[in-house]
Amino acid sequence: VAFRTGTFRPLAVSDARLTEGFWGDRQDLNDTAIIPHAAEWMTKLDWVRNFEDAASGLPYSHRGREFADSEVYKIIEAISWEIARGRTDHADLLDRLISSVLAAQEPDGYLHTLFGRAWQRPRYSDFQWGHELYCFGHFLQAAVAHHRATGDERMLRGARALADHVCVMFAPGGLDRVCGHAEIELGLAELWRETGDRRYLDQASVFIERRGTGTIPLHEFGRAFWQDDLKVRDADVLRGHAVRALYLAAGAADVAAETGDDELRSALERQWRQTVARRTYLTGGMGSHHMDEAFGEDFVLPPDRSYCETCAGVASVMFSWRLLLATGEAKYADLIERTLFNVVATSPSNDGHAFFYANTLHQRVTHSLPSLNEDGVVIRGGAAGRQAWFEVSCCPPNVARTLASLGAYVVTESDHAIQIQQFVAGVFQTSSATVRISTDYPRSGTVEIEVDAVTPGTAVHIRIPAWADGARLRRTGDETAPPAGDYALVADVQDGERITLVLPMQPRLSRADDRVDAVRGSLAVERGPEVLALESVDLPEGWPLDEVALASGAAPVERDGSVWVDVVRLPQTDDADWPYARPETTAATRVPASVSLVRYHDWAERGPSTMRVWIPVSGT
Ligand code: FUB
Ligand code: ZN
Repeated sequence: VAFRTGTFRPLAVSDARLTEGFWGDRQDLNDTAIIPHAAEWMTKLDWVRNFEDAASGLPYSHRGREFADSEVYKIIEAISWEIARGRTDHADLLDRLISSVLAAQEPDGYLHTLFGRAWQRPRYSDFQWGHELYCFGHFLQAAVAHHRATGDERMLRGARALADHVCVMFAPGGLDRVCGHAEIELGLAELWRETGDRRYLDQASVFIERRGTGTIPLHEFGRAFWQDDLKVRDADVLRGHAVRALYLAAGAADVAAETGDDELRSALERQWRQTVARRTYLTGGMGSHHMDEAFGEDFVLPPDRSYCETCAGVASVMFSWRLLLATGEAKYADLIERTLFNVVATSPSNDGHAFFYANTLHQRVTHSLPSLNEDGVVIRGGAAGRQAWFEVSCCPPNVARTLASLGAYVVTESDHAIQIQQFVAGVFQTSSATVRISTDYPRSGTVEIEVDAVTPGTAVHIRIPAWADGARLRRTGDETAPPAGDYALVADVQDGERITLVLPMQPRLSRADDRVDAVRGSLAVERGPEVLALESVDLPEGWPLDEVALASGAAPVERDGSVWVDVVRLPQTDDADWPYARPETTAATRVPASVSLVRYHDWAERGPSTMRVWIPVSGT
């Protein structure tokens, strides 16, 4: 996102180089494992061949779902960002993918491999599920990424032709419809930024205003599923299908910021606030319905039914990012951090060859599917462990494009100031200084920020996360205790100056609002930005997870690089014909133990296990 307006300006991906540490390592994994893995699967399943067959002009059977094209576009986007950050290993693959895709584009700019040929359904005959405009949106984003990374015009030309076609077809007075899945809005706004052609931003705005006017036929999931129940500017909270809702909100945030529409922007800020306050899991995950992959009602956040699709995490980062740039408020960067560590980083396995689609906060049964379904695809992810690939495989390529472009989320700038939004080791080139961040965060809370080649009069603003009460900030001869939940201001930095931030990393207990009744009486443990979890493999031999409670009054402690808590095994009950009885009156024996917790993003890496983030507290 190269916002033209707003409070903060982002850096280009090419101006950020992650060096090492948590995110640098994951970027490398993306380059060496995740991207090749995803490209192999979409080749093996003939999702790339769809384009080649379409170009041949001969009849073919389309492979994959309606949105298979979009997965290829997301990988093109991911590889483009890899090139922008200096990695060229997949440049040949990228060229091949782009050639296949462009060969399938029709003379009038239209590009979708499932619709419009003589033997296929007609174009624009299924706005509910067809995903045509959704795929176009991903194409436009990929094309902009490719152009920014390489300067090559090929794909951008294709994007202009496609967007021109959309502007003609869907202009007011034309096809008065919206896509069942928002996404085109984001692509059009990006294309406007890249080309300066105002028609694209105007068309994005047309789609935003048209949503909520009931143009999508009624469906059993209801109008809210497609966000077609209310106009975007009239809604108070995100609802319906989570990824759809979040992409729409992110696209609307683009339009609001770039057109200076303050009413729309404040509607989105209101929706963000209420969604975060009432419909978001501790991990930052969003969506608690499995059937329709949707947001639940306020405070309906059952951990064992948490859907928290990885794509919803990616989309939430995109929405918060746009509001962060527009408003300059630190809370958006806080949620980005929480979501990156606990949703985006949770999805891929440590070897980059398997992914969570849904990210549950409570796994009740051991998932013992073959260590990945290596030869086939599973339909979605459910909660059944990480899988190599899915029939609906939106998540792995979404992780790939996010990791590849992650450098751009770390540092922003404004007039005479630089903001450190995330604590990620790397070198960042702003227009007023070179910033080097050195840290092994979140292992430790120490973050060194060194600024060189500084334009005199530049200030550095450092985000102090809302959980970081007791943070310390040092610059030469001066130590302060900046308040949590805002930016600490370091005025007038000097060339070569080193600033040290020390964040408090003691593990902490968290409770939920009582209205999240599914976890009432339970506590969770967090350390820095990471949510921790109790995983069965860490329990004493023979202890089932559902018989374990947190010892009353227990405080988590850090020992040998892990966080430990005192737990008890509840008295074992014999199976009864009826599992309900009067409350106990006598104190029963509870067996104590001390167990270590796993970082949530690392769970399910040690064989079949059960896991819970929220741990019930033992009564006595
Ligand atoms: O519809 C395309 C993608 O498939 C959605 O964003 C995901 O939720 C999955 O349903
Ligand atoms: Zn997904």
